Amino acid sequence: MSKIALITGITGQDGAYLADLLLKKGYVVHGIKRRSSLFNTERIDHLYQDPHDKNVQMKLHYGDLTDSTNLIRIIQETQPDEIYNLAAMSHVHVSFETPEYTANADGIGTLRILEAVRLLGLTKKTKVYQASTSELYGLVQEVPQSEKTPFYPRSPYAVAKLYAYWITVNYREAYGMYAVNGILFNHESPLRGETFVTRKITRGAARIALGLQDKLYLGNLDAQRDWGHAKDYVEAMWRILQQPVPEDYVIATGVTTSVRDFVRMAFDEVGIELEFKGKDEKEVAVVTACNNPEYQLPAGREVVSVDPRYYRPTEVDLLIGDPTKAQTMLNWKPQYDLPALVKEMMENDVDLFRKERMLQEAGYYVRNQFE
Ligand code: NDP
Ligand code: GDR
Repeated sequence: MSKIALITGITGQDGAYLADLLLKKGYVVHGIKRRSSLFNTERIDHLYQDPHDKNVQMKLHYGDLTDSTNLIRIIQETQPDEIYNLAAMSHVHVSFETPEYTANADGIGTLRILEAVRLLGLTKKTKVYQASTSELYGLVQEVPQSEKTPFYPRSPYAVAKLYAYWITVNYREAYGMYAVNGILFNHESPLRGETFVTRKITRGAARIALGLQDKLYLGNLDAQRDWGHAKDYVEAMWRILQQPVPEDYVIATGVTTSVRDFVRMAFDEVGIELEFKGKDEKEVAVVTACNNPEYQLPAGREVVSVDPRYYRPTEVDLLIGDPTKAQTMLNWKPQYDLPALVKEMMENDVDLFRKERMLQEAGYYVRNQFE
């Protein structure tokens, strides 16, 4: 008998990689997607199976983490062995603008899942994975950050995720549920949302290299993040749920890099060397050499500027994770390092925008979609 998994947030970056992984492992995968006025399943369209076919391995259900009624119904209908709760309003900066919604979806949403499992009498059958985050560490207390490091959240998103973290621990301890937190550090990929900094940079660098955009505006270039690849991190999620004893794990690479250096690495991939000048909101990056055959940029051209619009009211300056427990207990080791991740993201975005340029050159309207 195939195992049954339910993924909330299946249309997101991690949901797409995890669904792919679980289908390859022979699971029947159910996913919850939100109703939206436009199609929102682009990341999982390649996994779609016609519901009219026999032996369908993947099925989507409409739902929302803010609606208990549909969560209870879907969990009752699907009787999952494993729930991966990945759905969230996941953008830290946006959470300052939508704090109440973020608390509802990211905090209480997790409670709704756990309580549905309990009310349906599934506490001995269904394991729950909660997508916890390195944002819980927030204001630096110690580095590197491990499972024992105290939390100090610095955004409405992180505070909501703090509630979700502790309610998961509480249901484990109170009701003996297999409910666990993966405390994942930043992970990226070609499927990363376009407004997170890495994807914004790879898209911007690709467009500038192809002559489609003049400049990229960014916020805090000093922030340092421990960046891994989403493909490696969904493997860790699955491993966490296969352990005999339910425990929480940090998943990270143990290497940290500044936003500034990520910019440098991305432009390097398209033959553009940069020099950073100035300080704080006056900082810019100018071209020092261009070995890009498709579009020549003159030396001295400004291609990156700081725009304080992207600063956050409270920032998380430095994240660097200690993955020792995951390495030891889960035998987990990432396959990608940062250069390989940047290369893959840049190749994807150059290819994407080459197609866009062809459309533009053929006279088609292309929405200007950089942020
Ligand atoms: P994404 O933003 O790419 O995906 C979020 C998913 O949640 C999307 O499918 C989105 O649907 C869905 N969603 C949002 N709000 C709701 C809601 N109210 N009800 C139902 N579904 C909803 O995030 P990632 O894939 O990058 O991250 C997955 C999870 O891991 C998130 O919980 C995130 O907070 C957490 N996390 C991510 C890290 C990272 O670096 N990527 C690191 C640590 C934790 P739609 O497509 O319709 O918008
Ligand atoms: P983060 O990711 O907040 O760490 O949350 P993001 O990529 O948004 O920011 C990383 C750092 O880059 C700085 N930055 C900018 N960020 C954005 N988005 N846009 C900019 O223009 C920009 N310029 C500089 C930010 O200030 C920040 O310091 C991600 C999300 O996936 C969360 O859901 C997840 O929990 C954490 O990672 C771990």
